[in-house]
Amino acid sequence: MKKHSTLGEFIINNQSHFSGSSGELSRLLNAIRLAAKVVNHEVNKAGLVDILGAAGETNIQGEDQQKLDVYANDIFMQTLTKREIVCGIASEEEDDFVVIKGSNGNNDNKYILLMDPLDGSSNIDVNVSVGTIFSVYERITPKGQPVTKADFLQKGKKQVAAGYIVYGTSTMLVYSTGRGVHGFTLNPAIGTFYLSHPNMEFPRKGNIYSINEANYVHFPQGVKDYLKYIQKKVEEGQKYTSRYIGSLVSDFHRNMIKGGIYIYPTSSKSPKGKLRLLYECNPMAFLAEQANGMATDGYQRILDIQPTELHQRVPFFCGSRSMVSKVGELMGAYPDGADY
Ligand code: AHM
Ligand code: MG
Repeated sequence: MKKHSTLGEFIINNQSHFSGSSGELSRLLNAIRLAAKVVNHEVNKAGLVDILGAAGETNIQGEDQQKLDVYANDIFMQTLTKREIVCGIASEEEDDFVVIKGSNGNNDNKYILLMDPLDGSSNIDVNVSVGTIFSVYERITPKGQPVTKADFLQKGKKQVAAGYIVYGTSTMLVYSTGRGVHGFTLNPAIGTFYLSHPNMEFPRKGNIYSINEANYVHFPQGVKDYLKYIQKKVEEGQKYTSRYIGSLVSDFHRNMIKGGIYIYPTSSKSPKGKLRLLYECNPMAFLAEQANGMATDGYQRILDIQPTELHQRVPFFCGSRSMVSKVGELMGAYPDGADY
């Protein structure tokens, strides 16, 4: 595919790679593209809240202002529901999954979607990049029946597609349907995403580590050992650098381009970790593997974990292969789990 082709063209051209394709996945990706542009428009206005009115207030046009994460959730929900593309959605913003019927009252659609509509939203007030994360599976309940929780609790390796939108200095949509990872940059003047980063890959070795080091004393011993290992390497003259935005999508995006590792481990304060398996870790792990990187919970591959709850949390180690392998090796010295 030529660089500078549009996302719309790319989606259509790739449809033919899936034998027996019904076009549903293409329609789904197109709906995400549309919702992303609407959310992008609103995120870009966030700095004007003092002028236009903050969440919970009524703005000067008399419109009620919503918190941006709620707004993003509503936009993605509405765009996908009204177009009758998916048969169910689970969102980090909703307590339970939502069953979606077609206008004929049937439950005939093939795919379910899971999403974190606005990840890292605490960064909005300070004008730092945030993101949307999405993940797509084929339903396992028979067509025609309403989807059940089991459809959403599939292992990450069953994902058909996953991606994110990063609302940054440029807005980018990055996704994979299992044939590599491709990045598209939005030209805001005309509202079109162009293929700017075909076949994205994590460099095998990296020198960036992204972790909230303030929690050091609460980390498992394997993670402390990894940080000490990095310090020793620096002493020996190797270059490592710490970069932590506190916005998973942005940290992941930078590490994929430059080479690095993102770690959100368990801690004595949060023994299960912070990030959500279904909405954050599985899609990012799918992208990481498609981009020649790795993602584990410190011991096992994220994509092999059998989910048991919708909002399940897991520790997350994700990025360049050599770095994720190294920390895994050090974690392996404590096979019974955390030794804080
Ligand atoms: P959120 O889903 O509530 O936004 O939390 C997820 C975010 C990630 O984007 C980010 O990497 C992490 O939380 C930062 O957490 P912390 O502030 O504990 O370092
Ligand atoms: Mg989140």
